[in-house]
Amino acid sequence: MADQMRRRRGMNDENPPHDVDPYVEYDDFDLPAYVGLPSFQKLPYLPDGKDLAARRPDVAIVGAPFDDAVSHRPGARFGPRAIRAASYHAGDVNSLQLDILPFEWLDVVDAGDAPVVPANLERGHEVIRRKVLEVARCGAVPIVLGGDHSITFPSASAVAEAVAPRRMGIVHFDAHADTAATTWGVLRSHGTPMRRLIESGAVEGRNFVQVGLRGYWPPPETLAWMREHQLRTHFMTEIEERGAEAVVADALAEALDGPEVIYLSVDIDVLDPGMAPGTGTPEPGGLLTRELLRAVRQVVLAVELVGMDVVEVAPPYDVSEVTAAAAHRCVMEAISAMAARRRGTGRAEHATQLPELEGRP
Ligand SMILES: [Mn+2]
Repeated sequence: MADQMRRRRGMNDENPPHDVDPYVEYDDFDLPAYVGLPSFQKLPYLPDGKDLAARRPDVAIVGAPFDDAVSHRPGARFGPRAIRAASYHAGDVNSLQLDILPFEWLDVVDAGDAPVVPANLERGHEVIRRKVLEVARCGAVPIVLGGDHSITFPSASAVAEAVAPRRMGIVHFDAHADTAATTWGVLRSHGTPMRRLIESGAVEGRNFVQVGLRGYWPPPETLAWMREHQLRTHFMTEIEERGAEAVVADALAEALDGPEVIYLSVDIDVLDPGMAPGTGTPEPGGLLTRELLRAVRQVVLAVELVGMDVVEVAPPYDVSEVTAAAAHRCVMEAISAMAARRRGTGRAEHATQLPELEGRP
């Protein structure tokens, strides 16, 4: 009963109650997005692994505020905080795209940030790996907010370890392949994580599928390595010719050629810089935001998502938070699509549990 009372006291009160004190009426979850501390969507904040293990949520947001591996403009360390803050909705939101209230179907929490410190690349990656592994091992799907793209190596490695022996394919949206052997001799750069994942065996090259590549990198010898290891690549020119939906359908089939589950890695620079200027290595000629959001729904509706990251949001170069908002909506589309899959099974027993309200009828 308390739960129902809480849920009708949002921003849109169709049936405002008349019998409660108006000065204590709102839970933090239902207060406006700009009020209070910004956990993702004001969801319950559970940074402690013991609390996660006890609760066993369906989905947990993880921040990876790390940009020590960038090759060009830094700033993505501020991405997780900006993405968390890039919502003007509070409370129990309703997806018009999928006709679903996602938090009614899934228990979603914010697990806080991996405890990175600056200028210690290996430690940063290791604490991100441990944090993501902790989340995945308690049964939650980790959705990791980057951070530069190097964090996909520890994050996807942790998810692959947690889901084994099930095999995982990766669908990777990006302007850049991120498959360099090294950048200036550095193995763990944001230009190399996909090579590390394939070399380590976390994912097979043939199930590593890239969408949106364009511009002037990588060089022919790196593309040759990608072909040799059977990576599948879909350039932006193919999307221009065939449309995003057809290309994403092929990408999904290729990633699932063997594996049964998917890790989704979204570099926000797959979007055109006109729609997502807040990123370190912007490359003109990219996807529309609506194409990317549709692609996320298309992938997550079709297959079991076991992990996701949204990376390379660099707030210092952003304009009116438009890039952070695009990243935030990628996360919401994925959560909503997972909720729609749960609805398909008819099981809602893990819907987000909010704190009990005190002094309410
Ligand atoms: Mn990238």
